Amino acid sequence: MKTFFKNLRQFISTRLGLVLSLVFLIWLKTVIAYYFVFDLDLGGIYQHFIALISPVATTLFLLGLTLYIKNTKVFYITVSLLYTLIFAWLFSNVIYFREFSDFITVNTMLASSSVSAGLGEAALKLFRFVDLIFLFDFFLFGYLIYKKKITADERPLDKRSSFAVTALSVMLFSVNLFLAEIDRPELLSRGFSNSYIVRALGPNAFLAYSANQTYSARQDRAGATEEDLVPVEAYVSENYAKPNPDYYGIAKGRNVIYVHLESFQQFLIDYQLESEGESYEVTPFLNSLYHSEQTLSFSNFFNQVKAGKTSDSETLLDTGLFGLSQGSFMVTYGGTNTQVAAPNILSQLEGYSSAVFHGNAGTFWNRNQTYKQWGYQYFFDASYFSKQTSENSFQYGLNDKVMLKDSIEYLEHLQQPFYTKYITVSNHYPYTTSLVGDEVGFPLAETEDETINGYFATANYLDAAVEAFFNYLKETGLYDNSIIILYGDHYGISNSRNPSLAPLIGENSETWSPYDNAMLQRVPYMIHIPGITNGKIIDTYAGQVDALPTLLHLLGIDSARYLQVGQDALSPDHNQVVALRTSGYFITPTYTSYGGRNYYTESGEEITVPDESTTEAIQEARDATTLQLSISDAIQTGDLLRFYKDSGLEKLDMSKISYQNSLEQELTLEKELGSASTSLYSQNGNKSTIDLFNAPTYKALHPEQFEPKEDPETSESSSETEESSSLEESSNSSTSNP
Ligand code: GP9
Ligand code: MN
Repeated sequence: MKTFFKNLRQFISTRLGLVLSLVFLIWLKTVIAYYFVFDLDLGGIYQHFIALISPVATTLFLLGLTLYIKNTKVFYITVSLLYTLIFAWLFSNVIYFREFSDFITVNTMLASSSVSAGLGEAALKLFRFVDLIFLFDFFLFGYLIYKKKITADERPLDKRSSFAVTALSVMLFSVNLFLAEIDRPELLSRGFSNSYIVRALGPNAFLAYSANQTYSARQDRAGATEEDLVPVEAYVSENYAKPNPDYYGIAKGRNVIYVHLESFQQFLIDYQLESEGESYEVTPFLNSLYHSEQTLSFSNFFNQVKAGKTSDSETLLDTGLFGLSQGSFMVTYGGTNTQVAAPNILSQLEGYSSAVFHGNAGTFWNRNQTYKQWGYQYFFDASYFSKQTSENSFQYGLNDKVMLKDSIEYLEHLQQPFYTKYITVSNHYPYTTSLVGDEVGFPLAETEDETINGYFATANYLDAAVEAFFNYLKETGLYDNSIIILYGDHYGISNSRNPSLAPLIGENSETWSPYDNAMLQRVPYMIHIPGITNGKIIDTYAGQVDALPTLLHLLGIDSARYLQVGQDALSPDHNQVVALRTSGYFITPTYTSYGGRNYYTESGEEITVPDESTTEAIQEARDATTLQLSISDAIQTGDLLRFYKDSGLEKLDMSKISYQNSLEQELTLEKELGSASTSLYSQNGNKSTIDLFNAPTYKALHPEQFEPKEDPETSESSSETEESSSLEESSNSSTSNP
């Protein structure tokens, strides 16, 4: 033992030994932070492995650079400074994470001095006794140097060896990045969430990533001027579609409840899954809504997202603008750009309160920052709901039924009218992993693709969850003074899998074409307005960018003053060219352009030799698409809304918004308002309505399926156990996102 310490001391007394020891210390501290402070949502051995190696490469690279220094004094000063800096970055994140459940970005640092001032003050409070663990080495080194147990090494490392260290670190980083990309394709371009970058590449690389993001976003922004608003305003006024008098203001003053149907495609509506000679309706409740006379349902409504997937759909629906052609708008600009979103408009014009409910970490897609810019008063993320276990959740968050049930505690204290968004998650790739125990039972499809097979069962689960929520709304009376809008965010089955899906939807895998892929970009858009009787299925071609002006008009608010690029889908003037985010692709009632080819939308026939008028019509639609996207991009990348003064809205004061202690905030407000409080809880005589929410499990809803078969031979093994084992197998086979 003694000789070990002696050897160690000798090792540290060499320059290379010191550098390697410091790398080890940073690694150790980072791993402690990963497992005891940060919430990195690590699942599976592979992700743990990547996380474990992630701090090494960049730390070795940085500290290794000091080995090129010849002068002894300069070497030791530089290496200690650099080590302290790397450590300070890690440790600041430890402190910051405790308060904000997120990592420090360069944006946050530059954003406002008040944040850092506040943090400085908070930092002391957030320091915990156990944090001394992070500082032990400073004491130890101090002691060892004082006692001369370690000494300075006068001999610089030769150039070749120093270079070898640098080369090794670069190689390590490439391997690290490669492994991370396998786990999460397009990790750096799509961003996902800060914790995904940290856990894959370590805190140092995250700093560089964040700096690069801020730099490129700021460059675009710096180049933009007020002048750039001119074409934008011209487009918006020219493109304005006046409201339809039949619908204008019919939902005025009502609560708005958005239900985000995760990965839900239109083809699921009215779909019957055939399994072992029986036919199963996948989404009976959503089907009933689709056909209800109280619903304005769209049959040709398309998703318009790109790499930002869910986040793009949120940007489209809440702000009436597109996401970016690369990456996610919410991740890149969501926390910094001036944005004019529905919660803010409704709050300022009609006194709405607002909230989002979502059973995943608040940092995912940078929601916790973006929602503030959008004016959301409350954001109830995973931290507000039941602890996640393998029974009640999967990698993307808490199961929908549990999230909905848990949300009631917060919903009932929300002042009315409110604008709320429920982001469901259980019907998310890889499908089925979220369903275990009594939720197992809906049959799997029988294709060769496990992902497709599970899709119907999770959609059925989502359907039951939404039904339970509607029952609750009816039971409490919230239903009658609300408008409930359900939409699908994007495809659930990717284009590459569609040929395998083809036979299930009556199509041919062999002749599957880009046209068929385009048609599958339809998602539900159902505006449910309890009390109306003129609901119907509307064939108008529209997309997610049209949702905000449509909603504003239903609420009796003219959309003309806001710089959005969509149009009220209920307006007689609605222009039916649906732009897809992939530049140049579009769908109209007559033409579809997708995958580099043109088709007649109705027949699906490819247009190979178009006549002059067809060429012209297609070109016109293409130009409209390009223009719409370029106007949206100009606003988004140039942060043009900061120049716009005519919205009639006051500047949003974000410092008043905090997503911590939201229930306390609600209760304080409720108390302050006293008898003027309009929350459901107050209206209900200060009694909770939590017990009125009931979401039966699949097994409870379909007991007949679980009764032992008559035949004494088969009665031993119930269908339940067979189903659950086959589901588990399928859920294990695929783990990464397509
Ligand atoms: C995660 C969820 C999924 O919080 O919204 O996002 P997606 O992978 O669908 O873009
Ligand atoms: Mn999604």
